Amino acid sequence: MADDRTVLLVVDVQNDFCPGGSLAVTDGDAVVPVVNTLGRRFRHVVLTQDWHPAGHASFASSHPGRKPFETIELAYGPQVLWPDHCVQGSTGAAFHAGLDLTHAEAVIRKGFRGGIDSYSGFVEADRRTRTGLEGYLRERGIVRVVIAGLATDFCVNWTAQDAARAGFETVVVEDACRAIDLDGSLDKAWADMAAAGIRRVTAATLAL
Ligand code: VGL
Ligand code: ZN
Repeated sequence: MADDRTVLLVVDVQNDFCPGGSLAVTDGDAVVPVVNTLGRRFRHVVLTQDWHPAGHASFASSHPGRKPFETIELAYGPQVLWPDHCVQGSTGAAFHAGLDLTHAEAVIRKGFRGGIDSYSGFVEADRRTRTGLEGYLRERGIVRVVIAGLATDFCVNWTAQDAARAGFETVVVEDACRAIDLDGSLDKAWADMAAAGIRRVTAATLAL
């Protein structure tokens, strides 16, 4: 059982990232049983939820002539354009119905400003707008963040990088994540996480 200073942070296990969803991650729903079992080993669980208004700047449909998976330049830098996904209040934005983490203590929503995307659960894509998660975890006395969810190479990666940057001991549970993998983004994500001192484990090798 994880101690009182450790949190399991479950990233974006939402219908739109699962098979049948608008931005389906291959086998995305395969994380659900792994995350459920993992969750029972933690006193403290926090969820993130991608939560975009209709017409969000990260949607290709908001940029005439652009297609999903192209990259454009926004005010804060490069932005991959996505299919419409995780629109506030939609079924796609809801957590996967099989997710069984009723003891989760907080849900951090992100990407709810129309002009700013947020892969990270901590800091949005302009790299200035904070979600409040760091302050929340600090006030709760958390020092260690164990991360699982979707997608490994986007929201899990960015969340893990920011957790490490904030000074939390950061661990990613590989088999509790699945990736989008655009143009080598998965290999790059693992390399960047390793360089940031983020530990990569499996649910079976995670020692708590
Ligand atoms: C995500 C792309 C767009 C994710 C969210 O959860 O990894 N990816 N929005
Ligand atoms: Zn999104």
